[in-house]
Amino acid sequence: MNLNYKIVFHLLVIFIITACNKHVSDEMKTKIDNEKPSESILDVSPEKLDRFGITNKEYLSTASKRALQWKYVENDWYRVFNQMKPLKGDLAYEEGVVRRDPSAVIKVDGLYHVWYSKSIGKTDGFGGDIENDKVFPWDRCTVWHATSEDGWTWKEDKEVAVPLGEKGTYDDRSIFTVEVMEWDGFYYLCYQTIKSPYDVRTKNEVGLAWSNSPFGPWEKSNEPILKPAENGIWKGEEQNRFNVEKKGDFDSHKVHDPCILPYNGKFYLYYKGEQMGEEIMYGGRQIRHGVAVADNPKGPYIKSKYNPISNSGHEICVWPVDEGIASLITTDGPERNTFQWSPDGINFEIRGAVKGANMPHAIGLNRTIEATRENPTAIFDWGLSHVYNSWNYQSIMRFDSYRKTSHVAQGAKTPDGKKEKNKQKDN
Ligand code: AAL
Repeated sequence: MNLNYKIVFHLLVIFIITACNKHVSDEMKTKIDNEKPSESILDVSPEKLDRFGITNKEYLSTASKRALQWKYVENDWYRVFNQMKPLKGDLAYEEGVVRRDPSAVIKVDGLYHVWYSKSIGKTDGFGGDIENDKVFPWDRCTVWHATSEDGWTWKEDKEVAVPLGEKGTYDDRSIFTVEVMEWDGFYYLCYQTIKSPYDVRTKNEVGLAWSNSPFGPWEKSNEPILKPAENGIWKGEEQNRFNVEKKGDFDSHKVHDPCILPYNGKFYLYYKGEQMGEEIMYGGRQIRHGVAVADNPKGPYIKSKYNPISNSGHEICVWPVDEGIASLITTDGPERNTFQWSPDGINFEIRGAVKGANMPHAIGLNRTIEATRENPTAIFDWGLSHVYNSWNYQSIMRFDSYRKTSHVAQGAKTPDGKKEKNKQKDN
């Protein structure tokens, strides 16, 4: 090749490379532009800017851009909780006894009913004789039942509602964190189960019992109705739940806090997952929720392919409203203390928040109160939750809350010219 040809050839190669790079970078740019919240789709009308108090649409901070992208800015879902109040009768605090994780409250034949975990004695923790010790306050629990005429004074049944299984069965060690579903003349209790021994790597499962009376007797499923995912791998033999080769799905260690809702002709079992090798990540423990769906209350429950269906949360607190399912996300993760709603029981979006103060976290919803489109959080008017009297002992108390629509000084008027109800309770 003579010199001229060489130069031409080199120029051609450079041209092709540059053209390709340009093509790639244009493509990349489009992709990045598409991924970036585009300012052109933000509503920066004078009305919107005024409502949000944004000074200059040419200088939108990232936070202002995010605010302009919020889908739900109305106030339908904002709640404030008052301080919880003690119950009377058999559910008043009792030294030496754990009563915790109340189910939803239902009303049958004029009486309120609740189920809960109960155990006796202090917690020993791990590291001792795990065959005989009590490793958590919710270890060595069984499910108990109480009734009340007014929701304040409760009478506990003389006998346990759901006892432990025989030695060697999946629920021979602890049965706890129960929820109730009433369906077609039957009552269904779903709950967490532990098979002995209870060590930090023990898998936690979900069991089910049913009866045609809230007073039982209860018939139990022979097998768990839900189990942790099996795709995590522990590292080594040492009892340490943080040592993993592979973490596996969000629910590879424990399936917890089960709650079944009849929905769209099927049964949606919501639950909390705990993952092997759990980390503290972005604002809390790595806790996420999942759902498993069945055609019949007794199962089989098939986990949704969309799991996990939350990125935050802890105890499950779900209720049907406006043809969808709502969820209160508590305790863990960046979206904690938010109300979320999904049109299909699976795809949840944030609709509002709760004020953190006095927030009950292990809520037993009062299913006698209907939530409506106009007041989607009405179900939180009152209900039950537990409190930690100490690490060893918990008791069930009553919460109440109200919807907050404006921030009004004492004696001043609300936007609709009235005095705000409950003002004295705000703190
Ligand atoms: C609760 C629940 C489950 C856990 C324990 C008892 O907050 O998430 O029930 O197992 O703590």
